[in-house]
Amino acid sequence: YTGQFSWEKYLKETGATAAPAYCFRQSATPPVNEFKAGMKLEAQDPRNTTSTCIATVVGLTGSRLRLRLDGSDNKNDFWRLVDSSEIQPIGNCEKNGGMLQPPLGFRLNASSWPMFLLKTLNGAEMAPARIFHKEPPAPEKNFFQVGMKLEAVDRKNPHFICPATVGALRGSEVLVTFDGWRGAFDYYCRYDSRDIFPVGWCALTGDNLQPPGTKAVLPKSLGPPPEGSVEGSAVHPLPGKPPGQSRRKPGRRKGKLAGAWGAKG
Ligand code: MLZ
Repeated sequence: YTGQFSWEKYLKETGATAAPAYCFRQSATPPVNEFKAGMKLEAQDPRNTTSTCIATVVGLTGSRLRLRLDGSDNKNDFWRLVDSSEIQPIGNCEKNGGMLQPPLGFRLNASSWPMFLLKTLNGAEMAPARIFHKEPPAPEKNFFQVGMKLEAVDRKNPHFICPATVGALRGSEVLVTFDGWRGAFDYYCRYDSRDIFPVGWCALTGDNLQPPGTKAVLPKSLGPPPEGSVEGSAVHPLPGKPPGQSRRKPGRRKGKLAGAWGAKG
């Protein structure tokens, strides 16, 4: 696969429309990212959302920060927008009468938390309040429609933002389906989730938009996808049929679609 993914070509090819910006809880122009690796801040623990913890910026990608909780391991990094309400400058928790908590899975004895906290904050570079941005307001309701295209965080690989399509609506929820992956990464989220973005978002932030997968969606009448595909046949089992029986036309293999949406063709 060479060349860059182009939404312009892809929308033409698929005959689809992009979800309008007013559908999303995102700022009209992505917030500037003035954070630096090594800066510390307060963050809600993603695995224990009632806790406020100390986090360190370990990476930057577009308008997002890659964060690691101090006292945690390096296997639970998470990503937040610089205008997320789940991050605050250090001092905010205490100012509001709260107490900083050890992260879930704190690698030391709980009794050593107060001393750990003192040491981790001593001499730390604290992210200044002025580089945090206010979270944009939520749209008044779910304006999405089935078939609209968007960019979405792959929650199984949250460093990736990928082309996606609204697959279904369920009240205030939207089914995010990832193009070319036959359902393996799909999820429902609220319409005002911070993980979904309008088409063109990554181009504006400099985040790296992944190209769509190359796994074509089979019509339901053709039965389950062949064994060895990403999700195998376990995701959409057909009652009374042994798994792994491909009825796909021979010769139509993975890779056929690769490059079809390149910027240069
Ligand atoms: N390594 C993984 C990446 C999949 C990313 C899909 N994003 C929607 C794979 O190839 O399975």
